[in-house]
Amino acid sequence: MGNLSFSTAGESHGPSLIALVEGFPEGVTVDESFINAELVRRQGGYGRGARQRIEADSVEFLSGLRRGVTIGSPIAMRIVNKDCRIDDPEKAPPLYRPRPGHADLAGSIKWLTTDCRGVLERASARETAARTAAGALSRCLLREFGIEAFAFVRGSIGANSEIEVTPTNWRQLQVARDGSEVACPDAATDAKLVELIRTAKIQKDTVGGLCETHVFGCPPGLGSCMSRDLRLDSRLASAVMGIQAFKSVEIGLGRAVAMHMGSQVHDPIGFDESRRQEPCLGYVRSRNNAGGLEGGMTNGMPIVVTGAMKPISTLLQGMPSVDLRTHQPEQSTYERSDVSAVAAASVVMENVVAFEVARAFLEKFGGDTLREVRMAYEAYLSAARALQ
Ligand code: EPS
Repeated sequence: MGNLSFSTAGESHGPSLIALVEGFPEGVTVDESFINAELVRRQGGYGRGARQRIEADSVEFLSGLRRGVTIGSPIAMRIVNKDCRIDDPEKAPPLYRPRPGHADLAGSIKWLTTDCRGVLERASARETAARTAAGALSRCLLREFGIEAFAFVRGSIGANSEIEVTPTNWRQLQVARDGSEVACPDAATDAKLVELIRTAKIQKDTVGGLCETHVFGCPPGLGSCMSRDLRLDSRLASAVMGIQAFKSVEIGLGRAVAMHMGSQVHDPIGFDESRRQEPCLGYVRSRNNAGGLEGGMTNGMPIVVTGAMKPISTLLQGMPSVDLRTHQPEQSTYERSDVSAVAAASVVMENVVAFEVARAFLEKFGGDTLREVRMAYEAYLSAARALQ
């Protein structure tokens, strides 16, 4: 079998979005209702635009499964766009006034046109539906090994939750998050975020926010220190920064590591015999500033990744721009959009982070079949437990 990878195709207003996942082992039962539930979650959130009332995202498997179980071949998934109008000159007219913050200006120059429509169709965050499907599929494998991902919105302007996420409270927080319109499990911050988005809408403005993802149940040793492209922290950074509108990624303590002494930054190592049978192999830390990654490898603590999403670049009030044909000043064009899509972005983040973990997992334990993956996983854990 090859490396686990995925690619996507599709435009925001084309006929469909496609996710193609390769390198997935045989024998994994695919929980289609879980994948579809993730797509529904991605469509939700307070501050989303009218498009989400048109679409009802769900996957159709075009290949790779037999009776709901993977057979080792490439897995193609399709999500149909109901609002398909890319070829309609009236419903998708040329756009000559680029929106600051969007791909419009750089992309139209790159593809040598004054019409930003072509580039915005692909640059749109609608494509994240396909990434979410690929990530959710990978979680069907991770769950076989007790590995779970959990993301939520930590905060935005004037709203920053102090909640602590732990291996024992995250499922409770997940329930609270799923009851929140802004994907924030902390009631006080939830209320502030809703108010912030409500005000932004009235002011014809937009807001971004901070998303945080935790991954539980990884054994030590996923990823590698042997080269930069095998480091799991570098891959996670790339996956999160690759989400439309993300402008920063941090692991664990993140940029704050530069502002503290080593004795305060590094996580003291301990051993708890009663946890020897767990994936952490008994190695415990009194804190997790490393965000579960040392030397580009998992260390048995939860992975913690934070990403900052900028405000959506389509403002109802417009922004100073120019007409690409005349170079004269104009307000940027308004295209139907969201006031905030941070809740949706947290769903995307949860799934793309999970995909990178699944990729590293299969690099370490990969085989053609789930049975072989399981044998490799168990053999590794028992060899690691026997070390002395
Ligand atoms: C999105 C669908 C889009 C936008 C949004 C993401 O729908 P439409 O462009 O038809 O209104 O709401 O796209 C952007 C944020 C963007 O910058 O292009 C979706 O399904 O997530």
